[in-house]
Amino acid sequence: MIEYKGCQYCVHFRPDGTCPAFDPDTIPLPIVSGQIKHIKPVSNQENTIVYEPVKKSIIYRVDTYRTNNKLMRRRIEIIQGDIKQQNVDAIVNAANEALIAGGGVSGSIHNAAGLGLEEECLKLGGCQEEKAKITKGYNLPAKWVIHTVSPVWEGGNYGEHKILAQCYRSCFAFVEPYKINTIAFPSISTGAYDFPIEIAAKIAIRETRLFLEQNTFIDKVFFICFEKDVYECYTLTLEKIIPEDF
Ligand code: AR6
Repeated sequence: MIEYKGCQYCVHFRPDGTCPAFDPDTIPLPIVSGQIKHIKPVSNQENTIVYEPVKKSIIYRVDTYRTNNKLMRRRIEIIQGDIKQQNVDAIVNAANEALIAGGGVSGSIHNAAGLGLEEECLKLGGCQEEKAKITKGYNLPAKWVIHTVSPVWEGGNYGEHKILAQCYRSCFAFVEPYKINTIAFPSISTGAYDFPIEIAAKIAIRETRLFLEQNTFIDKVFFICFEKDVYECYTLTLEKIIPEDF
């Protein structure tokens, strides 16, 4: 029996020992090349956890997954709605550096979460642009709120694209340590911060794809678009970047 720190084939496995890659319908996109074989944690005689291959483990070729847009599309959903009502593990807040309630989505989240959120935010000492901080969700259906400080659009000449992409990465960095299976993003930076929606949507979907390709822990990423035109733009962008019948 070989001892692993994690699933060396599919990168991650769920804490309950099931591997999300085991069911062909929920296959994630592993980052290794060659073949994948799934392993699960079991206790050995010394009562320590070791990992052994799942019986009847199906061996898939990795490149099948890489190009399987259909499977990827099942893990991304665009919804027209209100982020504070989403029943997910974590929602993302388009925050300001002081992490105080502002207008737009941030005001809406703070109002719904209640004073507990504000109190916790005040203890965090603010947040720099492109970084993210996490708090509890308080009165929200979501367990966690990830606050990220995104760039103000100033014509695209001071690295706004890269900063926005980094915001998504900073948010995704909480997924594994906080065991987040479902996460919902608003259309970050496209309100008060004036980012062109087409560009912001492209960055959001690209970063999500990159993350999902490398991370099998998370089940689903939602984009919650408040306005119809934002919803349509995200839907179109998703179809362009990850066409379903590719
Ligand atoms: N659910 C989903 N999306 C929403 C909601 C909602 N409840 N409310 C608004 N949106 P914005 P930014 C949409 O301005 O551009 C704040 O004051 C909104 O229609 O909230 O990143 C902060 O304190 C738009 O499409 O965020 C910051 O200072 C999108 O969410 C600053 O604004 C983002 O709009 C951040 O600006």
